Amino acid sequence: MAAEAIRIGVIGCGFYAQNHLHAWRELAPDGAVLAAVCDIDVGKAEAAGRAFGVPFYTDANALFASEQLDVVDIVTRQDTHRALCELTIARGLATIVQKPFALSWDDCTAIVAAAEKAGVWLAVHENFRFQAPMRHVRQAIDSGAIGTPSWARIRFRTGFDVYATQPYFLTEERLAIADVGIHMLDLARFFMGEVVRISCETQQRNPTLRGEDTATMLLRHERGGVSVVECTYEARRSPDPFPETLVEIEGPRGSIIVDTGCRMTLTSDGKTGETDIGAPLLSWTSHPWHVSQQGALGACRHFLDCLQRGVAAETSGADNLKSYALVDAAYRAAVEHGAIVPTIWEAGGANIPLKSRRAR
Ligand code: 89Y
Repeated sequence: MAAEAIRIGVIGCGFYAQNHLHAWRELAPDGAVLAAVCDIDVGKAEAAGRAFGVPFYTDANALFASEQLDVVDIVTRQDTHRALCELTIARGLATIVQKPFALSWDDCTAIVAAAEKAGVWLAVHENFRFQAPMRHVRQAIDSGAIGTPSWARIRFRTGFDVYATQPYFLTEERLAIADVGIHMLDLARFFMGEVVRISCETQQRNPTLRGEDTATMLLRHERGGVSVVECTYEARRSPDPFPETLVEIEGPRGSIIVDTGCRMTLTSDGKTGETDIGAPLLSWTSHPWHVSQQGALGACRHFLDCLQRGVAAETSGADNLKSYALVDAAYRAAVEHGAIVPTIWEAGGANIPLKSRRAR
């Protein structure tokens, strides 16, 4: 039986959106129909429309008025997310929104509350957990090979010139944690479970930046484990792992180590084996971005499948609030020099965030 067709409109045709556009095209045999694209920059909209053979728009309302869409994939900068999500939700359109979810906790919870009220499917394109190596790690944990994980270290350490492709980083007030630490924190939840408290030290090692370029975080998880979560844009190492995530997880029966080059060393009950957990290059991916591009495809594949089955995404809006709350808590912990209990948002209409508390 042919897969149900899902018609997708992509808003935002900039640097990272190219990966979403390629991913949706790659998923055409599974039912993804890239219907139209939109960007306020007519040059970008037209280029994407021509490259992918679809109509292009410079105004979201014109896109909605002219196209029959099932889902809108918002791949713009975070300051536009709330307004765009409000437009899609008001029209009852399923919505995917790029990470970081929105500018502030209040914006994120307002979007989730609006989607819940309107009964609209909402997902955040939190894509690192969909990268092939990270799925392998989770499978190894789920296999029970190391027992229940009790300690982890999850790291993104690079000196790659991220400012060349994402120049807005230079002036972001919140940089490393908000941009890439958020992926590391989401992975910490994915591997180790929910977080009960977090502490954090930030550094600005490059004085020309506005925000922090380095963060070292310490997390206690609900299930009892502890993790160290790190991110930096100022590491001078060889080989530079960009944009790979390095992982170490220990349990009572063994360990899982992921090193540069997507190599996983699994030790279980005294036996050790090494596996290549990378994924092959695709026609539209290239090094060093391939790992990230493949993760974007994995996320899109998951969203398509969820939409076709009518189920919530793993990274639904409500789920992603838990990762976003860790970002906010980390920034607060850095300022207050203490461990912070992350804010919890209660679903089901109670749009009242419980106040963050200082951990004892
Ligand atoms: O923006 C970041 C992300 O989400 O993944 C890598 C990146 O492009 C630079 O750190």
